[in-house]
Amino acid sequence: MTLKIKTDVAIIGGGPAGMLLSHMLDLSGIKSVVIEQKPRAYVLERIRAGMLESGTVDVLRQAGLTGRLDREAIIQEKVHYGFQGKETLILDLKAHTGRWLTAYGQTAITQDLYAAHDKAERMLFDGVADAQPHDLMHSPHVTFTKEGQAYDVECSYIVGCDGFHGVSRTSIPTSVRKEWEQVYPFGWLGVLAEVPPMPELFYARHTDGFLLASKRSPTRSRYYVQVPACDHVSDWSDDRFWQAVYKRLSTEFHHRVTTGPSIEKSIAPLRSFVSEPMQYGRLFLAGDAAHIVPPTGAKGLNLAVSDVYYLHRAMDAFFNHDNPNLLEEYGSTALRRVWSSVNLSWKLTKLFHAFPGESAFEQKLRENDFDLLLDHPPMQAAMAYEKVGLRL
Ligand code: RFL
Ligand code: PHB
Repeated sequence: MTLKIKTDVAIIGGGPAGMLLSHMLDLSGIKSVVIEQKPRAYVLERIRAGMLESGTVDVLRQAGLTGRLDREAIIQEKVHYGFQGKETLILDLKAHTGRWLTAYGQTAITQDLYAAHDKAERMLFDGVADAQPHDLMHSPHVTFTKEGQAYDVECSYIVGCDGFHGVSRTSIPTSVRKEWEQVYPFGWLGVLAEVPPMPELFYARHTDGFLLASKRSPTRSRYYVQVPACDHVSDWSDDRFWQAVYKRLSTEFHHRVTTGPSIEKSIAPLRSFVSEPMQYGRLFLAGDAAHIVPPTGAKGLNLAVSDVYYLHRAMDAFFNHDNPNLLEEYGSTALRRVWSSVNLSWKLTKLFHAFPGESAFEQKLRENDFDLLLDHPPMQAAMAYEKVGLRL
């Protein structure tokens, strides 16, 4: 027998977007049920993003979620950009914008969200199979099974927070959906190591490819190098990885790198993708379910948070003040921000990666782009504004 549940909002996906939305709705007295495919332990261990915009931290703070972040996060006021042995560009975010980035891992944010969930006793089903949204125009509901038991969640709205491979986006008819996609012929090999990070957040381009030195804590480093899309983690011993880091980093910074055994190693493919609209009937999409950016701009998680900010605001206006206007505008409001991040992520990916088969002419143009940035503080200021993120 199918168990029926009634709620205001059914949320498919218990990643950062879904869990933050459920938390914020709860603060506004709006009930939700989160339906997550993976077991909770798996979700809590996934290693992904690291850099938060000030606006993202503001949203988390307003939601009462920054207790641990305020103790552990590392403020990043400057970003370093190396380019084929040229002078290093030091982008002073704070001087240009009065704002900065915050290094705090997505893994920690997810843990904080699940801890807040446990305190609030909201409804969450993890490890579910076959989640499926239905009747998006009139009486929305989501069916799924867990441990052999079938469930049916009736709701006023469904929100698809189920990432790029989820079921929500593809439940919008193809006649309505428009998609833009760019797949890159390379991926990022990421390594987590229990060694002190470089003090700088350091992006670099070498003719071999991209390098990023990031951090999770004063004792934990996160590094990435560009690798061909067809490479496997087993192709990359720790030794080979650290050699690539040294080779791609200007020698004057070598003494800042501490190497050590990897505690996690994975390859992420790079993609730009946007699907419009972000609303269809009573289904809304938020986060990676609607858009993907290559991580070069550090925008994906920040976009997931800004989508949730707009959607929560709109649902609060609808459920608590009987005003549907913001819900109707949700897609267009969110998409303006999405396309800005897609644009910056593409520009930075182009500037700092090695594209196979590129002509000498294209390489010269890239070099010129970097020189322009180096020589012109107003161009640095524009980049700093994009990097810290548009105001919500
Ligand atoms: P998620 O995190 O993919 O969560 C989606 C959840 O939905 C579940 N799911 C389903 N549940 C039920 N039924 C189904 N059919 C389902 N299908 C999927 C999944 O199990 C999962 O739990 O999407 P969300 O919440 O939108 O969050 C997006 C972020 O995870 C993502 O944008 C960022 O990680 C991107 N990103 C970065 N973003 C930043 O803002 N700053 C960064 O520094 C940054 N660095 C990165 C990144 C992404 C990376 N990778 C792995 C591509 C670095 C890397 C390497
Ligand atoms: C990270 O710390 O994982 C990170 C930082 C900056 C990026 C992408 C990932 O652009």
